Parts: sequence; C-alpha cells; structure tokens
Amino acid sequence: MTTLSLTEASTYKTPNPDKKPSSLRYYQEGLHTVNEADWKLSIDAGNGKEYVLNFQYLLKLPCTTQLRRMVCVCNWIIKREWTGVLLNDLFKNIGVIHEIDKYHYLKQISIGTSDKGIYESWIDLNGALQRNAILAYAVDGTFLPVEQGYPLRFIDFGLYNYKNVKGLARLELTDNARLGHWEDLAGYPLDSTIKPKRYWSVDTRQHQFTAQTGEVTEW
Ligand SMILES: Nc1nc2c(c(=O)[nH]1)N[C@H]1C(S)=C(S)[C@@H](COP(=O)(O)O)O[C@H]1N2
Ligand SMILES: [Mo]
Repeated sequence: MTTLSLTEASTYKTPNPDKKPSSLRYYQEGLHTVNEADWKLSIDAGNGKEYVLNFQYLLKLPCTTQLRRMVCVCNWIIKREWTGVLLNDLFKNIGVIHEIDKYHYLKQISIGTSDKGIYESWIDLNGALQRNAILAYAVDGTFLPVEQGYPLRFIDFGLYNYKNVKGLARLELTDNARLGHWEDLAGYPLDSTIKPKRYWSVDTRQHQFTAQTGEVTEW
C-alpha cells in the first residue's frame, strides 16, 4: 500500500471511533471489494465530458488534513482528522471549475455490491464547494478501512451524513436530482443541512448541544 507521507507527522487519534451507535446504515449496499489498482473515480462533467482518475492520480493532487465533524441524522456526531482533496481543488485540477455554474447538483455514486446495488446521493453543487467538501482517502493518518469508505469517500460537513457517499466510484454534474437512499426509504429530510440540537458526541462520550445550523465547529 502507498505510504501516506503527508500525514506522517499527524498524531491525532480519534477517541472511541468504534463506539458509534450501531445500525445497518453504515453500508446499506453491503461491503464492496475493490483493489486500489482496479479502482477508478469517473466524473461526468456534463456536455459529454468524462474524466477517469485512478487512486495514484488523486494522491498527487494538493491534499489537506482537517479536523472536522461528521454528523448522522440519528443524532450522533464524531470529530476525526480527515485527509483528502478538496472538491474545489479536484475540479480546478481537471479543468471543470468553469463548468460548475452550469449545473445545480452533484450526484455521488458508490462502488456498490452485486447483490444490494449502489448508494446514490444528490446534493447542491455550489453549496458543497462553498462548504469545502472533501474527497477523503485517509482518517487519522491512515487510509480508510473498507467499512469507512475505502478507497475514497465524499464528505460535505455541513450536511447530514446520509448525503455523503462512502466507497465512491462516480461523480456527476447534473440538473436533475432525485431522492437518495434514505430520503426515499425512511423519509429522511430533503433539506439535509445539519440542525441545531443535542447530539451524542461519539469521541467525547457525552451529549452536547450545538446552536449553529450547518457544519458543527464547536467541541
Ligand atoms: N456507500 C454508502 N455510503 C454511506 C452510507 C451507506 O450506507 N453506503 N451511509 C451513510 C450514513 S447514513 C452515515 S451515518 C455514514 C456512516 O459513516 P461511518 O461508517 O464512517 O460512520 O456513511 C454514509 N455514507
Ligand atoms: Mo447516518
């Protein structure tokens, strides 16, 4: 496996990462199997423009390491140290940054499994860029385990996590949005912006109240 030189200096380790409330939600479509060498991220940038990037290509893009909080709509939150590429940097790098005003939505599609299919999500494209969404390939200085989205997961930290696809295989710029997996099945709110309320903080093992709407930046 490739060495993650950029985060070698990092010493952050999330406390209690395995203490999240358990549920099928973690991988609705089941755990995929994929090799780093076979995996590709395909991007449909509209107007027939297709890009196909491999993992090594992503590793060479400008990367960022950020302590940010991921929130599940079922009221838990976890602060972790994510490493990856900003959506902005990816789009600049492949030259689609000028296309983004033409489309309203970003669709994410997972690798999926042959028995249970794929997990899809549509989010507001401009919002994701404004909120510094990232394509993360590492957490706490090591590559993602498959349960957490190996080899790549998309994270918009201003939205509930059902909008953020693990095991990402494809991105599409589009004007047509549909309901994602949970919105369709369980009636999760279509406005997936994180709401001010009391969350169970997995890493600190306590209930905390957040007063902000959107990305949680306290505690
Ligand atoms: N591919 C895929 N991505 C997914 C899901 C899923 O079922 N499949 N569940 C989402 C939900 S509801 C949550 S809370 C997080 C869980 O991420 P974690 O396993 O790192 O806690 O992944 C999100 N992304
Ligand atoms: Mo979730």
